[in-house]
Amino acid sequence: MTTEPIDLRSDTVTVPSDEMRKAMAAAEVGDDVYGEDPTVNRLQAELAERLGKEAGLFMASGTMSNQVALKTHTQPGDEVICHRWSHIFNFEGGAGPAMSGVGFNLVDGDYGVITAEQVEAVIRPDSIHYPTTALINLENTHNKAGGTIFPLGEIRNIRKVADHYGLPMHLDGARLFNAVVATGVEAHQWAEPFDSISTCLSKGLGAPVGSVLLGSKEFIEKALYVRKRFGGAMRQVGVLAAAGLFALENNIDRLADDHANAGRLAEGVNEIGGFSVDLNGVHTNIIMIDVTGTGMTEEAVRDRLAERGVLLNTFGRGFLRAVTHLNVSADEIEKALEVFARIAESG
Ligand code: TLP
Repeated sequence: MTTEPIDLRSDTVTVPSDEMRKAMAAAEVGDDVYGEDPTVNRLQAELAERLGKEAGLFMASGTMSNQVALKTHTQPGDEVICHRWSHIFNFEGGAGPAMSGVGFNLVDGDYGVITAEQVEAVIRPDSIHYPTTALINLENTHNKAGGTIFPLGEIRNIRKVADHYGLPMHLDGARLFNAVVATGVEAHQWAEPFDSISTCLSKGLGAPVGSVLLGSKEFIEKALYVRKRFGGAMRQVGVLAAAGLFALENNIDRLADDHANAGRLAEGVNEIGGFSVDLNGVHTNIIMIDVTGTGMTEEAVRDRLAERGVLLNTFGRGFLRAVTHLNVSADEIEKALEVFARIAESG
């Protein structure tokens, strides 16, 4: 066992490689509030091109990017339709109600997927009694559902409903490139049905910081004002954008290794007594491990794994979450499996 822990808590724990740090150090910079940082401009243009949108806006985090989108699309008192487990509702510190005054209309669905029929059923009638439905938010891949991929066909069905009711659609695509690599469906195809997309460079792509919000020129011009209000107008931020550009050039294809490691971990853990993984739900780099069969709480299992050098996060309802990423090797996955087996034997 190495002395360094095997850190499967999240793909956000990745650290920039020496090559990425060199690219950051060499970045050409300027004051981005004047629109004069050439590296930021390059990153925004590069992602806009890849996702087939007119413009992009660099953000400090995925949370800021989603929340700026929410604020740009809505008015206080409006309602946003999303899956009950969506990040924007569960994991952004209550920012939707706090920063934009919006409520959420929550829809249940397997593997993070909600259907066009479900969406249509919760759109509010035009009446003074109801909040105004203002936005449909989807997540791909879906974090809390276990890195699952939202089928493109269903996204397109939801788009038809959105068009019928004149509603915009936002994609929380924090891990969109995991979906791209897992399916071979290109980023612009995934992005096409959406009015706005947030994608993160700081997850599996391995950059230390950064997300980009994409949309039409008009939408991004509005979002620029909102980002300023949210304190996200930064200055010589090209040093961070350079990490993002490096990540796009070097770290997309290798996500396939993370998916292979997640698949191996899922199958291996599922064979160990007391642990169970729904293998149908393992699509990319996240696995949800049901630990209720061990007779221990998820916190107790997490602590026992951590004592033996394997770090995972608890995710509620008796589940631990494991996320593979570029700082975890195939060998370390085998070592982690040995630790799971030891815990199953000795508690
Ligand atoms: N997710 C984090 C935690 O917040 C749970 C993680 O470890 O997975 N959208 C999705 C789908 C995300 O998974 C995350 C990060 C975000 C947005 C927010 O990104 P950051 O952390 O950059 O604000």
